[in-house]
Amino acid sequence: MIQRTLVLLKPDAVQRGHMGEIISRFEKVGLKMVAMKLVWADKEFAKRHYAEHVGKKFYPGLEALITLGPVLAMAVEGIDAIETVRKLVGPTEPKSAPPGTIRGDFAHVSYGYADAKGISIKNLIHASANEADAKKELALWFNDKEMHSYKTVHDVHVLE
Ligand code: IDP
Ligand code: MG
Repeated sequence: MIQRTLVLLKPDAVQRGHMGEIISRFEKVGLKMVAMKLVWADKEFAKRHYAEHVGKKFYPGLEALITLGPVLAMAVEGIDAIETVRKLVGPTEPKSAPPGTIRGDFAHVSYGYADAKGISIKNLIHASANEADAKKELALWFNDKEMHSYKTVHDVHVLE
């Protein structure tokens, strides 16, 4: 029930100065950051992270975006964290992401616009899609020593 998931604040989120606000959303619902670091990925690392998308039409733009500058990589822990984080993040396309979601509140770009320009959808954030992806992605971005187990007030006041 308690899961860990990988979250990346993409270079657009970092460079627009939204790291703090986005982290706050996770903290507010009681999710726990158990690892965090800034990483400037190169093309080879981007291909490992986005292996499922290599070869797709939008991949060159996606690789350009994810290697544009450092990303803030986080391991986030909580009850059904994979689904809970994806709920807070919202759907891939900011234009159709509802208000209240991170992608809906911080962007409005559409598939049509990004594809016409030949660029990636700038939607601020990546979050693992399922348990298998979370396991693989956490191992790619973090080693065991970078992941921490500790208690927060939520453990004491909400989970017990
Ligand atoms: P997700 O980030 O919501 O899991 P994926 O389908 O895994 O969405 O796509 C990875 C990323 O690639 C998206 O977050 C977005 O930045 C970009 N992307 C996905 N589909 C398109 C597209 O059709 N055009 C442009 N960029 C896209
Ligand atoms: Mg995905």
